[in-house]
Amino acid sequence: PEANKGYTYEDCKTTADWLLAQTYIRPTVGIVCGSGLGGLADMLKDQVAFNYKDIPNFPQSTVHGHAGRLVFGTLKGRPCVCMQGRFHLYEGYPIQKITLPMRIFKLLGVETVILTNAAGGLNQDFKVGDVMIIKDHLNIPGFTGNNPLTGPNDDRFGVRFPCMSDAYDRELQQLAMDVGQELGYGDFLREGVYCVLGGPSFETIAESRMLHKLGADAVGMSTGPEVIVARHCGMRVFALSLITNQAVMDYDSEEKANHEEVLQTGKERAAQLERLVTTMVTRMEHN
Ligand code: 6GU
Repeated sequence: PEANKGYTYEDCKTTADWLLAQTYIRPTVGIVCGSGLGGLADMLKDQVAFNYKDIPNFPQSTVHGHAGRLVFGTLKGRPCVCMQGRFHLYEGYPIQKITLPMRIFKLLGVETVILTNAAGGLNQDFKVGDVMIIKDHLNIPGFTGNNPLTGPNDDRFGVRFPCMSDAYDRELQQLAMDVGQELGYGDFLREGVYCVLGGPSFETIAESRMLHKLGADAVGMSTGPEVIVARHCGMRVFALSLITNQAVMDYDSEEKANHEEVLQTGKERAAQLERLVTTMVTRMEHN
């Protein structure tokens, strides 16, 4: 597809039908794994996995820490599809490519999307290793026209001007809190506002201070565009940030954000985050 024109409904249908022809699994839950959090996909039983490069129309992921596989399977009997590795603005893809998998999810029959990401903490009460339930976002690229719904609207997916004040499902946030408490994760489970930036450079000190003043609790380089497209086509959304490092907020700090720290924290907390998500999936209501 030409840049900015995106994929047509038919392009998405081609991809979805190709996938549906290769597996009997009919997922109602779609999961997107963030940096260092791809282990979630390995928990699926009866796996049928596809490398992104083999899927018609699918972009390929280029970042270290992201595998690049679409995995179908079941979690305690519930059919799921899981992206092990996602696409980011900083890879240079047009934004419609980054969010294409959400429309594929929709056409596969997915009703609920769960997204995870690694993020920097802006809220001074947060610690590295905290898990933040996302209650809202600031999609900064969208402020300048880099919104995934830019271009012609196809009403078969959703309306021209979709509501975003209810983007993050309240019931699923409550379920996450309840499940988190039960599992003994209350000490590191938080909620807050996720701010999306394009990356790939991390924030300057002035930028981190600005975002914090604007109401952001965590900052990262993903998720927002996918949430917008998922909500546009009527899927329920739940999202989590793993706080892998603290954004640098003052000029006396010796700290520096780096990708290795992000991946290391992911490793340490990943098992608990996976357990939270899988337990939620087994408890979710479906219409
Ligand atoms: Cl500190 N900033 C951004 N933009 N993305 C991140 C991060 C920080 N930590 C993990 N991902």
